[in-house]
Amino acid sequence: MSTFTLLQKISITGLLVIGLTLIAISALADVLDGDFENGGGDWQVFADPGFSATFPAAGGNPGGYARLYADFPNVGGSVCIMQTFLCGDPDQGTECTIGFDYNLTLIDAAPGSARIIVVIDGITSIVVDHATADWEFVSYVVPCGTHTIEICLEVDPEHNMWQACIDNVRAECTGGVPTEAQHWDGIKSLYR
Ligand SMILES: [Ca+2]
Repeated sequence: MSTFTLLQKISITGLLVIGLTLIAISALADVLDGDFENGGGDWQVFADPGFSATFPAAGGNPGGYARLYADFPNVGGSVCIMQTFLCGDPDQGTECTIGFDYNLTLIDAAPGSARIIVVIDGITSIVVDHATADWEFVSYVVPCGTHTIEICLEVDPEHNMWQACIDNVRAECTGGVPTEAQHWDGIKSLYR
């Protein structure tokens, strides 16, 4: 005979439901680890052999950042970081602006043999396919709601030794959710 009473079972089930709900909510709350100041634990990493994604604590724009790297002598492939997040309320907001800072460094490779690729909700765009001297930024406008962003370093076959740095991945829903968007005020000035 079970040691749990019906009431206890209901309570445990209720707690499990609440717990899972909280996990689901937290997994979709804004972009997590977007500034990489606490590493990149909230990002999923997909890396081909010889490719890596690390999260150094210094050297970003500023502080921590994501370093996507294609090492020698492995040739060709990609490494991506991916996250699904909630950008405001689709019923109240109008536009979600997703952006991030990046640079692409040719360490010892043929010019033009690598690029930063971004996939938002399955739509691919090439951010840059040439080495950049300084941090630059890019942004995309999509409807508010749940979105998945994937940021990748892709290197052509027979090439390697490229580095892509990513920092300040951010998303802001504008047009009707001021209370939720308030904490983004501090970084709005980054959009130029
Ligand atoms: Ca940072």
